[in-house]
Amino acid sequence: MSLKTTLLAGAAALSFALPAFADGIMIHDAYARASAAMSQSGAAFMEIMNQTDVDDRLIEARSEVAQRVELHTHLEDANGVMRMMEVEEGFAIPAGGSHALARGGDHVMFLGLNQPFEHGDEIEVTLVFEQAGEMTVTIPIDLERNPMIGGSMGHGNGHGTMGGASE
Ligand SMILES: [Cu+2]
Repeated sequence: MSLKTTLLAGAAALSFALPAFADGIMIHDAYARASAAMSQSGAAFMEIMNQTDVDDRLIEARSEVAQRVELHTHLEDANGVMRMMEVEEGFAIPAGGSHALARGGDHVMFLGLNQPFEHGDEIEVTLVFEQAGEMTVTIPIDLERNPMIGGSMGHGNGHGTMGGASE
């Protein structure tokens, strides 16, 4: 009885120690912005790719830059007005698929900014996935990004002239 308990406890500890699927999540094209100068809140957008064969879910986001960080979406209320709402269950990231956080849709919300979002700065955000665990990403603040991304894939402008500042 007590031997069995010990073995089970050992197995549980071992499985927690493994960094399961930590490499299977990729964040693409992330950026953050404040809705206006002097704004007390901001949001981050990105594409989350799940390269594993297990469905995953973004369940939490954390950052030092704000007093609260929430997972939000936009929903139309009874009066046809778009409102932001917290999504308690998080965002599903299907196995082998991706999920886009984008303007007017799902996003990571920063409430009560500890510092203003300055264009060109970077913030650190820890994303917590149900399967992949925690992942800290550095997200550039981009206040000039047009909300409507044109159809052209693969031609990234705006990168070129940061001589020496890359890392
Ligand atoms: Cu929001």
